[in-house]
Amino acid sequence: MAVLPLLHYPDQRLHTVAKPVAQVDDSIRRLIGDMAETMYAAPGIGLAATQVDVHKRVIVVDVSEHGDNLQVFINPVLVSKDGQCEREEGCLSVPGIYDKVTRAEHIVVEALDRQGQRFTLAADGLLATCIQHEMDHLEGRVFVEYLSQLKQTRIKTRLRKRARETL
Ligand code: K1U
Ligand code: ZN
Repeated sequence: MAVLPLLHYPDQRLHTVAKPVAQVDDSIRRLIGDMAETMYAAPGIGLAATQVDVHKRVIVVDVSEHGDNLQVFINPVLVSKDGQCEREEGCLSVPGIYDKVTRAEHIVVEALDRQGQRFTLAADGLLATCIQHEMDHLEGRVFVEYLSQLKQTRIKTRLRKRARETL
């Protein structure tokens, strides 16, 4: 397994819409292993394949206290959502930026697991927020797009400046 380089906002590749996985094979399982290693190394509680410049519909999530409950979603589909909650979000592709986003409080998601088996999961709280955040990545959406234009412009300016300084 390997820690993969992350794309950083405002990289245009973060706006790519990911393609469905046609077959859950060893190359997808290798990608999942690398994504998990990348997420735990960051550290983070979720990661979408988009963030490592792989435009396939794969996300990994681990919101457990001790980082010992990896959840994998291949070709995830939101089958229902209910309620609203506002929660502070961060993003490994937008380092150092945290802000509140309103999302559905309860969701039901359908996906394939690492064996290609279909499963359905009901989620709420941080897990529901994190799954929605990661599914947004697969649509080419970054959480800062929920913020005001003024905040988005400031964030872009700050991250471009930081990228120049670290060259
Ligand atoms: O998609 C990502 O970039 C991962 C992101 C997931 C996320 C966090 C918060 C709300 C919604 C989605 C992160 O993991 S940011 C880092 C973070 O939240 C964290 C890092 C270390 C310990 C605990 C949390
Ligand atoms: Zn993110």
